Amino acid sequence: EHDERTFVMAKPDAVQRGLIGEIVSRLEGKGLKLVAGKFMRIDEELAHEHYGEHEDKPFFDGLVEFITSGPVFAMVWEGDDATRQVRRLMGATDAREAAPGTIRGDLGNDLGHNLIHGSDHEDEGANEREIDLFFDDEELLDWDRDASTWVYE
Ligand code: DAT
Ligand code: MG
Repeated sequence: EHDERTFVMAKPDAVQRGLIGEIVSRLEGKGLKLVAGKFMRIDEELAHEHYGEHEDKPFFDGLVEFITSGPVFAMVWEGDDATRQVRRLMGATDAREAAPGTIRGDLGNDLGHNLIHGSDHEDEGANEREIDLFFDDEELLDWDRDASTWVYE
């Protein structure tokens, strides 16, 4: 239980702006549990796979260029309803419209440069697919966090 996993990434703009810690802090604060993290550079091929659903969109080339433009911090977070909970904390895609109190709403001011990626909770299995794309099984840590007994009733 409490074991749904979701894929999250601090995008190149968040890394450049020194917001990795802030993003991690907000997810930790919500009570989600970190099970994997990797500071890495996304290559062209991985970018195409990760954003495959947007291949035919006019913004696709710009999106690939942006996501490959600098290091990202890729993560896996675990908890009850983790995929949807992360999306709630992220806020709307367009950071200019995202609600205050959300990561994008508080820290971003652009549609493309919106700081954070989280798996789509409305796309069944997107979380597992993205975790598999970015992480090997042995990179996902199985650990007991004492605080979990206080996060969940
Ligand atoms: P999200 O990242 O909220 O899941 P998405 O999957 O629809 O949003 O799009 C992926 C990323 O592409 C998004 O974070 C920012 C960029 N993007 C989306 N729509 C765009 C648009 N109309 N113009 C430019 N960039 C866009
Ligand atoms: Mg998406």
